[in-house]
Amino acid sequence: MNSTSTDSGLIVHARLATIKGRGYGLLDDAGIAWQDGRITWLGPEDQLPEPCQHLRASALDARGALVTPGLIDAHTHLVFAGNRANEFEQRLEGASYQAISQAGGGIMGTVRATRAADEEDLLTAALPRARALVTDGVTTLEIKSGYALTLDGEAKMLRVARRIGKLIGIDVRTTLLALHALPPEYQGRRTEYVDDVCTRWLPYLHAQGLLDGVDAFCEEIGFSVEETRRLFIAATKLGLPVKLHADQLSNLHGAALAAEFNAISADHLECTDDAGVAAMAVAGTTAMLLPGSYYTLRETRLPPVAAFRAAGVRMAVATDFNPGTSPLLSLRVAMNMACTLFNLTPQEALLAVTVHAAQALGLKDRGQLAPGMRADLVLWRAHAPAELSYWIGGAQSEATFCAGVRLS
Ligand code: DI6
Ligand code: FE
Repeated sequence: MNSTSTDSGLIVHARLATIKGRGYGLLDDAGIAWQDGRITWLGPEDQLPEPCQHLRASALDARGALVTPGLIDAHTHLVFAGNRANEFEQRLEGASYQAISQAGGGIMGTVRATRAADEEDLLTAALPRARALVTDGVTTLEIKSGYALTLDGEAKMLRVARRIGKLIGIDVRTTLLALHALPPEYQGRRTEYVDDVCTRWLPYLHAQGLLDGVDAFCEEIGFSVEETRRLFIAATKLGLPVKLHADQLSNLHGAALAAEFNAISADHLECTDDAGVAAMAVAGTTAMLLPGSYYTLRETRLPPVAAFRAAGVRMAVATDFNPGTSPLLSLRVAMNMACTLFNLTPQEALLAVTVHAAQALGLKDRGQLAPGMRADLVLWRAHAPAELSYWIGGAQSEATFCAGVRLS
């Protein structure tokens, strides 16, 4: 391997936030080197080891600026057709999200548009959204299905998600969200729908290599605990990790259900009670906080952040980017909202989109800077790590590397 390899490199004069230990893990006047997409060395730059010396000629000079792990957006619904600006207007005139949903709008509106779109249409709409997230430092992106609700349509969405990863050069993790809304052709046949998803869709999509995990919308306007449980049993049998939209609009005890299945994350959690928090702590389930939808729906119940802290439940933050409840294309703005609305510290917010977000996807090879980890790195126009949560929007990333390859 020589210095011209595209997945080898060196950054010098950096302020590294390694996210090792319990906090930022800051290392000033540091260098970081990588080869074949993996970090090979980091440390005081005057100690650059001999095998990395050849990288000096093409090294990037950070001039003291901050370098963090690539950010991880671990909860998005990025692939869909159309938009729901009309519902935004309706809500501002007083209609509730639930009422719009019950009147046939909401998720079903996006389902109709997504069914009508072909794979290329979906890709064309989704690519700029993914690029916006990447511009803001994202190198790993989770994308859920759930807006087609037919077997072929869900496969179409998941293929688009995979293609986004390849085209942009980031790592896309895919999740089946077939239990998002009951498709109209299954009206009055809920049990049959859940059965079909569990016994036919799930094994088929898994065999196609289209799935990294399984999710459900466990809500009064979505699917019940019992329906979700059947899905989780089927997913667990296939060895697929589970996660859950839990306790967002109502407390169906989704967090406890997620914990019962050792879910990698339980997401939203505005209505989660003490028993849910305790169950998550025992199971090691990550609390995925989604302030974008809290903000958009003008929720007033806060997720139990202090209880998560006290119980030692890891907190992650994601955009929940979707056309209905979180049209938010910046993970850093989600960090800012998590601080301002949910009282996370900027340090908690950075851990929430790096090491904890990696855990929320079941990934051990990223989210921190250490030898052997993926060389997913962002060089920021910032010195203090708190700046990543402090600025609202703006172009803060200077250079982004995914598996050692420069994206921007
Ligand atoms: N995630 C979801 O899946 C739902 N809410 C959320 O935060 C619904 C998304 C939508 O309205 O399209
Ligand atoms: Fe969501």
